[in-house]
Amino acid sequence: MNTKMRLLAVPTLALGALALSATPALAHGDDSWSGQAALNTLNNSGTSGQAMVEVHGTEATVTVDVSGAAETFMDGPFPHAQHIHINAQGTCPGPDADTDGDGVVNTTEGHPFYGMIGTSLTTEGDTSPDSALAVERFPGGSAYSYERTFQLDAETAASLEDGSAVIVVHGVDPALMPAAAAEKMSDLDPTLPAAATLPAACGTVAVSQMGAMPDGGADTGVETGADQGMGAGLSAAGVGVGGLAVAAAALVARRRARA
Ligand SMILES: [Cu+2]
Repeated sequence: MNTKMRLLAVPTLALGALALSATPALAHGDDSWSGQAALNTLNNSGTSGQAMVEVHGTEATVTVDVSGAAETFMDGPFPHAQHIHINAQGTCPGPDADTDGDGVVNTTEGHPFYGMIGTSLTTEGDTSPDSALAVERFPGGSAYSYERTFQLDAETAASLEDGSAVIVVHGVDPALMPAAAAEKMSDLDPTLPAAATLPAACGTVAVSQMGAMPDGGADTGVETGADQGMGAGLSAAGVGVGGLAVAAAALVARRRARA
């Protein structure tokens, strides 16, 4: 390590220490930051994955990588509604959230934990809560990689910054549901089967990277430092270790590709 890199490594420590504080503290006005979520299985769906949110100003790029999801629905790819839920506890519901005792935690039963929809992660067009169930504009099938850049609304941005934003992927194979629950219609839309909107995977977005680095000013020493700080922050936030390694590697690759 040369002298210049050594000097650059000093702010790294400060960055790491900041990231270690329990709540992501972001100064308003920071232009660029990112967060990620390990998406863990809900409702015995077998669905899992990871998501990343990169914000530059008012623009967000969201990636969602999912596998083990329900494959087909009425002879087509099973649509997977996916949203950033906001303004509640910022957590994913456990089995106890099944207040009606039908053996699954439906979307409404999850609301006290992950909150209402702030952003609909559609493939095109509107991203507001109005598109919550625009099933023709969501990715589908058993595995997919979603990426989209769009204007982030202020409410979702605020929730991301205070750590209460949760990404939820919906749609569970009815064969994996208790029979009585699978026969129900959706708690969100009575024209859809319950399976179509049942939460399948869920993860809280941990915002862990400060907007400390100006775009385009890529310097090897600074980049390395930021990555270390990010890792420390994620560990402190209790992100699943398996997802962390993969997600962190993906983020590094993404940032390198951008630079
Ligand atoms: Cu949702």
